[in-house]
Amino acid sequence: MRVFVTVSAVVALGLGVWGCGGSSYGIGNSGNPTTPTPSAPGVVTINVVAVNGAQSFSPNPATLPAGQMVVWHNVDSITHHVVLNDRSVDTGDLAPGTSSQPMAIAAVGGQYHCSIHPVMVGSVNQDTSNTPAPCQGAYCD
Ligand SMILES: [Cu+2]
Repeated sequence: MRVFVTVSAVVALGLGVWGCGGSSYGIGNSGNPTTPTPSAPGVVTINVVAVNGAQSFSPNPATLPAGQMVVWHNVDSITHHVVLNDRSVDTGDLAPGTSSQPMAIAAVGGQYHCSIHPVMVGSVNQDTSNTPAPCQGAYCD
């Protein structure tokens, strides 16, 4: 049974539905990484830490490779609800200890906030260092 559960957890993580079972993961779970390292290949986790202005999210601002998938993980003790200001991303309600589905961030990135606590603000920015610089000068018509 344990093997089956573990395999299921890995699959769930790969699919980004980790948060569905998150209610059993309490604050006291010392095994949970709290650093903003990728939780799975191609997925970056942004922690929701508190109702604290621009310090509500970590890392913030987050600079991401093009096409990066993002998961918001609520490490706070109350429910939050992350939405990009342009409404292109909406995590739904994130209960304490749960994560959002992987969210694709638009090429330009953007600012986001918590719809429950509007003082919580953050931003994600695409790392454009790999993309060609826009053409500038007399030959760019
Ligand atoms: Cu909130």
